[in-house]
Amino acid sequence: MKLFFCIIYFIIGIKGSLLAQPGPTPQQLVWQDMEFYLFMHFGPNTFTDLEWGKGTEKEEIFNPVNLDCDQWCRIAKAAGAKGIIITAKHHDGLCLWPSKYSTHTVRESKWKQGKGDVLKDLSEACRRQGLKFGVYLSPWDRNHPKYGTPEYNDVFVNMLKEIFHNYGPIWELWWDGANGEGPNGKKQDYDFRRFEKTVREISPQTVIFSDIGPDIRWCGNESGLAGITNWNSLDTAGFTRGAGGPPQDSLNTGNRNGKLWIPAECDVSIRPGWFYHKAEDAKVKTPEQLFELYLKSVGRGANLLLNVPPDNRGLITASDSSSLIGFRKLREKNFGVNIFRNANTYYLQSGTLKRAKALSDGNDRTWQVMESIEAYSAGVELKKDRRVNAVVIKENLEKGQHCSAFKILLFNKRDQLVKEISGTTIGRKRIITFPAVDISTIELTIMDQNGETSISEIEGYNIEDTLTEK
Ligand code: FUL
Repeated sequence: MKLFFCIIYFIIGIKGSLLAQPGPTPQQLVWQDMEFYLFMHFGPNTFTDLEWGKGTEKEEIFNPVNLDCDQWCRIAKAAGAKGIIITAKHHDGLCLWPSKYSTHTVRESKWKQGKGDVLKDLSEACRRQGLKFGVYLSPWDRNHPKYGTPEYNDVFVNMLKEIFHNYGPIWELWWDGANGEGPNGKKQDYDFRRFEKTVREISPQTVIFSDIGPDIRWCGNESGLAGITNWNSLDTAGFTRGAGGPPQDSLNTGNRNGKLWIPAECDVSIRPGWFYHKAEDAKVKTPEQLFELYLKSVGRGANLLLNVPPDNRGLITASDSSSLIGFRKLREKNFGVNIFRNANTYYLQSGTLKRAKALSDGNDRTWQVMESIEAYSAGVELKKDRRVNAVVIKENLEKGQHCSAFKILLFNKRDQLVKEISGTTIGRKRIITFPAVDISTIELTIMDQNGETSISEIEGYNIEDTLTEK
């Protein structure tokens, strides 16, 4: 009899684990609501005009005489960005803080007679101005003499400890996937398990990015484009960081029934390069180009990490800052007023009509559950027709992501079907733009789902026609 129950429990256990679907941790959920923040590539390359420093650069070249992290933060805030992630150490190995574990740091530079500390200045400025502070720490190091030996893993762990203890709280930690030879001609076998454990122990609130997480994944390209189908879940079994990662397409779309919750982040630069190059001053992306990136990243349920590299004075240039401010204005002007806010709502399931106030209450933390696989739809309706060329739908992610196919029908006051839109995933926010139509009702039907989709909002906007997605 005992054996019988053991077998039953075993079968139930297996079934349960097969059905178990991933969902976000509280810190991932907070991260997903951050939408947009800045990346700053800054270091020796800012002075040598390179993208990948060789590691042999003399420390004295690093001398940003007008460095002003408050200026960076003021511009980030004015752009509506929620935080800044800085390259504390890029592949060239120069530490922007006076690390005890390297002799290739700001301490050895001329800047402030070796008394400067970019991480201190920036972490304090971020805190003063209410921005989150994040750090990029490149595992690949073309300078460190221990690189390519097991001791380099100790160096990296010690650097992590130093940064988290001296400049925390750190909200996001960023690991790129590059793994080349060090000055000794060797490649490193990174002990990522230990690196991760170190961070989790000191700072469990930190979200860690790498191509495959653990908390945030790369979107598979450096152009800032999330997948039109974008699952927050991913399978990482059998893959490693960097060259051993999943195909870029999988990173872009995620996996429908992926075992782990690892949402996508879209990293892209406001200029062609990651570091500042004077020759690129005239190639800064326009506010309209940034708006398009916003539609294709945040509007597909991912976060946008926009790189704005400070120049060799240690300041953000006027062209970058004016583009950023223009970008904010476009977002505010075009997505400031949801025409369907407080519109009448309905939820139709198998012929029964109910109200679903959550769909137009402007609150992303209330939602309507799309209950079963029977015929159902939900909608928002106005008393008169309005001109609409953008629809935004939002899936509440607290209980996971479920919709894999949806249909949106747009009707006018005479009950005529004016437009039909089909899509796949929804995720945190899905923005769909189209040539303008006059309508009074937006109706959403979930065509396929792998659990019960919760919809928190159905919104409609009239944006500038030139800004609709090309
Ligand atoms: C890559 C790096 O090799 C680039 O230089 C840049 O930092 C980019 C964001 O990540 O892996």
